[in-house]
Amino acid sequence: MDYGPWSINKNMSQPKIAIIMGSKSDLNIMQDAADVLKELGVAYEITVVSAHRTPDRMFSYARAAADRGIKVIIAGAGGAAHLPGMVASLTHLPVIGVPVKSSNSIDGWDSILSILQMPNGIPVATVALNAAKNAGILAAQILSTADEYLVANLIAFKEKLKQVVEASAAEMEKQ
Ligand code: RP5
Repeated sequence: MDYGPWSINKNMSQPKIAIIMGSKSDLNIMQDAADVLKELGVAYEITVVSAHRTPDRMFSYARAAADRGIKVIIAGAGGAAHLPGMVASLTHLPVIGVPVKSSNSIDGWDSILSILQMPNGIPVATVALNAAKNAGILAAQILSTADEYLVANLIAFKEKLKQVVEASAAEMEKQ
C-alpha cells in the first residue's frame, strides 16, 4: 500500500507522532509542536491535510497512521476546524486538537468550539488557542507511558520550567 510522502523529517527515526494541519498558513503556530518534540527527542512527521479541500487525503492519512507506527496525532486547524474531529473519527489513535486563530477565524472561538465540542464516543484532547507547544508536550507525555527514556527527558524539561520561574522570582524579590 502506498501511504504517501507524509514525513518531512527524513533524517529522524520512525516517527511516533504525526503533526498535521489544515493549511500551510497554520505552520507558524504548529511549528511549536515540532520544536518541543525535537527538544524532547521525539521523532515526528509533519504535513498538511485539509479536511475540506482534501477529504480523500484526510481519510487515507488517518486510516493508515496506526499501521505506519504513529502513536499520537496532533491536528491543528482554524475557523470551521473539522480536521481533528474527523481524523479522530477515522482512527483509534489519540488525537490532540490545536485550535488555531486563523485568518478566517472569528476571534478563535469558532476554532476552539469546533474542536472541543465533540460528540460522546469520539474524543479530541483539545489544548488552548494556538497552544501547539502544549499539544507536543502532551503527545510526548502519552508516549512516555511506554518509554523510560522519554520520562527522563520530560522530567528534565519540567525541571527547567521550574528553574526559570525560580530565577524570575529571585530577581523580582531583589527589587
Ligand atoms: C482552515 O482554514 C485551516 O486550518 C486554516 O487555519 C484556515 C485558513 O486556511 P487558508 O485559507 O489560509 O489556507 O481550514
